[in-house]
Amino acid sequence: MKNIESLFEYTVGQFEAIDHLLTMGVGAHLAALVFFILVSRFVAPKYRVATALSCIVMVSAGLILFSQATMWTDAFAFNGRVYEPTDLTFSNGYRYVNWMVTIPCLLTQLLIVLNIRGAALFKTAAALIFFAWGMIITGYVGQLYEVESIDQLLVWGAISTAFFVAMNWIVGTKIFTSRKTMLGGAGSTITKVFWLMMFAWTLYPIAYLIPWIANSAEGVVWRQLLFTIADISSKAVYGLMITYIAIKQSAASGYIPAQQMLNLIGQDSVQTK
Ligand code: RET
Repeated sequence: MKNIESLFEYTVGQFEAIDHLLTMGVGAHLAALVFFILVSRFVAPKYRVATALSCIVMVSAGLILFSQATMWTDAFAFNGRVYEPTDLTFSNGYRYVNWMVTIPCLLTQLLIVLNIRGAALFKTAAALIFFAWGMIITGYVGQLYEVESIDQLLVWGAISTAFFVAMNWIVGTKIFTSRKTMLGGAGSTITKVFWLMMFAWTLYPIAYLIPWIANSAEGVVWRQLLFTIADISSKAVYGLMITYIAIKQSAASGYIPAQQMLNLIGQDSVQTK
C-alpha cells in the first residue's frame, strides 16, 4: 500500500519546505512541553492532570514528527536535478496510529477543565474515545487506498466523518452545558477552545482528501502544511488554552500560586465566578 508521496519527484524547494515544516513541528511541541512542565506548579492539584496530559501529547507528537521528518529525508534522494523516491516509502499512516493515544488525552483534559468528575467523567470519556477510535480506525483503513482507489478513500472517509460528527456533538454539548459551572470567568475562554477545535480538527480530513483534490507534488506540500497547522493548533495552542483555563479556575478556587501567577500577567482582581 502506497501513499501518494511516493508517486512524485520534488523540486529542491518542495522537498525542503516539507522537511522544514516537519522539523518546525518537532520544535514547537518540544518547546511547549518545557512550558507545560514549568507552569504545572501554578495549576491546582485538582486540575493538574489536564496539564500533565498536555505533556504526554507533546512527547508523543514530538516523537512522531521527528520520525516523519527522518522518514521524509530517507524516502527521497537528490539526483542533481530533483528529489526522487528511493526504496523506502514515506507514510502518513503513523500519524493515525499516534492519534489513538493523543486524541483520548486531548478529550480527557477538556473534560477535566469542564469540572466533569467521577462516574460522569468516566462515562463521557468512554463515549468520546469510542467515537474517536472509530473515526481513526476507519480513516486509517481509507488512507491505505489513497493510491489504488479514490472511491474506497471516499467511502471510508464518509464512515469516519460520521464518527467525527458524533464525537463533536458530544464535545459541543458538554462545553455549552458545563460552561456555566466554570470558575474565574473561564466560560468565555472555553468557547474559544470549542472554535479552535472545530477549525483545527477539520484540517485533518482536508489533508486526508488531498489525493482526491490535488494529486500532485504541490498537493503533497499542501498536505504537510495542513498537518503542521492542525498539529500545532490542536495540541500545543489548545494545551496552552486548557492550562490557562485550569490556572484561572485554580485561582478562583483559592489556589495561591495560581493567584500569584495571574497577578503577574496583569489580572490582579481574581474573579470568583
Ligand atoms: C480522518 C479520516 C477522514 C475523515 C475524518 C478524519 C478526522 C481526523 C481528525 C483527526 C484529529 C487529530 C488530532 C490529533 C491530535 O493529536 C481520520 C482524517 C473526519 C479529526 C486532533
